[in-house]
Amino acid sequence: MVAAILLAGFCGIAPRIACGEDGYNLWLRYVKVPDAALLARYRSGVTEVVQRIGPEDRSCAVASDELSAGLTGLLDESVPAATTPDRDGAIVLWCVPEWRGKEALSITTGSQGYVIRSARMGGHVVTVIAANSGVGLIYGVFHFLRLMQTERPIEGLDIAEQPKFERRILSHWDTPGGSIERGYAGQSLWQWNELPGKLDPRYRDYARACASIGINGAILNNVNTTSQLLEPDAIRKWAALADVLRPYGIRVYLTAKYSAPMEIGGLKACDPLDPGVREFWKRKADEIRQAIPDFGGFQVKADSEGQPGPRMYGRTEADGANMLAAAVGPGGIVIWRAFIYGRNPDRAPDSYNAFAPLDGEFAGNVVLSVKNGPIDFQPREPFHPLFGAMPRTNIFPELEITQEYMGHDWHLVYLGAEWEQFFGSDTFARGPGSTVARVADGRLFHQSITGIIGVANTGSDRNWCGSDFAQANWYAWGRLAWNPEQSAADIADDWIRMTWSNDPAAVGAIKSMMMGSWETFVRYDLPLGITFLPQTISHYAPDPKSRVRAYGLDAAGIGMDRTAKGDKDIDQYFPRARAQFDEPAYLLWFHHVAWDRKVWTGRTLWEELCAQYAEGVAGARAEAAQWARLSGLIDPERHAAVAARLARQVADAATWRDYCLRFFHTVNHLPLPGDISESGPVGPAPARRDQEP
Ligand code: BDP
Repeated sequence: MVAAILLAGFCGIAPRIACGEDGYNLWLRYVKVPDAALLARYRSGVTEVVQRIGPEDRSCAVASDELSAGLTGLLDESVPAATTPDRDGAIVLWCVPEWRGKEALSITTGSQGYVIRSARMGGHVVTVIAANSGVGLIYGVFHFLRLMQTERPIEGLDIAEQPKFERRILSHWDTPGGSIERGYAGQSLWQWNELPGKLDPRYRDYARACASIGINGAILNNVNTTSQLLEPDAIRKWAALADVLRPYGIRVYLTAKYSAPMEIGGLKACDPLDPGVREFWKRKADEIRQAIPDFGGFQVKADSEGQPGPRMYGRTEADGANMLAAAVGPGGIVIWRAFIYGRNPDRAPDSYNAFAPLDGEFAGNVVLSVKNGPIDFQPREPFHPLFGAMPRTNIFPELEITQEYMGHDWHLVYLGAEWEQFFGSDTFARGPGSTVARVADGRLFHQSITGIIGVANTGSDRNWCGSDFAQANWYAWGRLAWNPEQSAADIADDWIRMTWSNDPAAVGAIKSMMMGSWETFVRYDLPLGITFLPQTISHYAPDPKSRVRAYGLDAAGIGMDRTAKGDKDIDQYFPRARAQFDEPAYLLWFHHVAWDRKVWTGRTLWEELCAQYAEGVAGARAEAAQWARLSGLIDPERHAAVAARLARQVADAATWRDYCLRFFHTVNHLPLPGDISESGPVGPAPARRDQEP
């Protein structure tokens, strides 16, 4: 039954079901291996499937269904089942605790890990995929299928994997009205009005895609939420979703509005030290757990952007979080967001100042969710100074997969490149090598709970993410959440092969487009570490005119002086970490630089800024040209869809450069590059994503 549903949802899995390439199948297309010799090799390496799994575990059943769907597609034939390996090429699916047979197998990859090993059983050469849980087995199956999808050998395998972060949680900024805050791929995935009675088949497909990259949690509602979403009717809807996601190893979390005790609990206050408030949350957590036994816990955005919080009562963020932590109890967690600003004219130091002094005051099941940079998911930011600064606090990095500040679903920006740099940044918290990855995944401070949050870019669009290339960011986030030290280029390589083609010409060209795309975007949107330029509301195009104070523009120069001579924000970092910020990439983030100062290229700052914008525009054009050359190697539907987006990106890049430089010129009166006329508009640039250039 499950297999039938899968096949219906992912028509590409079953080549018999005709469907065009519309992106729905993501990286799980399972198309027949095109190379005849390789296909023959795979067919002899996969001759039968032997199941050593218990009958009851639904996750084991998911693993087994996935294996058979994947093999059927890739090998273009169904693979028979056997009870015991009786020929070379058997695949043995083994859920260790469930199998009570004669042979014993002990694996040390924990409750979520797996092994894939070429071995001999009963005199035959077999491949064992084994795990200590059904969910581990799902991850192992997806890994094995990935080897074939990416045309890698399946002989001589000795793979052992376990995730570096324990909780890998997608955060959906979906609202019950169907809209998604900062979502660019249609409406919410959750059909609020149909739940709990009707379950859209896409829920299962979503779960399957998440499981394929190791995602094991989902916060189902927006950070800006309403109390009504914790009412009994709503809980029934969340529970229905949780039931679909559970077999795929995905736990549900909910965002809680801090003032819920007043709005739905009949209380006069939401002071965390008030016994009535504590009782309200305890009852609410119990009620949710009745409906969702594996409920992961609450996420809270408090005292931020108009959301209520403990500060209303003069309490600390720790008071607020700990009260909720007591309510959810040790089986759950409270994800308390550190995104707080407004105390200082420049928001960069706010979050650190609010939270660093509270280190050690949070309960063991509270985690702070800290955005990658101190401002707000900007295209380029230094890492947030809280990483490394709170050794006695659980901290989850929060990354934004949806491209709120990076061209929405129109611009091709592969965020794997940004995140690789983020995880590799050295906090120097315990000397050199104290990278953000090691701080966050618990190797440095041994936090009791580790995890990572990604703000999802999924929606109701047929291809899930609006743009086919935005799928890569969902994919890369999942893979990096499993292991933040993987190379972004290797992840891109896998994604391209699974999503587009294994043809070396296509793989090479697409990979170079992707790997350069983040730097290209930064150059035409926010070069040299300019702090903050986005248009208000849409956050699509830059708006240099109304953000002057946020990035420090004046007749003498540009940039924010956050050094010892300026506002000293740099002191929030460990002394040895500060040298990293001398890099050109962060120049204007940390320094106010005179227009005529010579920079590392020998140009003046103004000349360099103009050159950066020009390189950004040229980079966007090069991406579009590269893609055009791939037309024979990519299916026409998706090729055309991407080409249309790239055309928009090229036009935007030029417009954004022109608007920004022209506006800076009105302040510094320095000559504009020859191809930009003085008389044009200075901003804001067109904001609406559906407005054709
Ligand atoms: C900002 C978004 C806003 C979010 C906020 C947050 O513009 O829509 O609510 O982040 O993270 O980037 O809470």
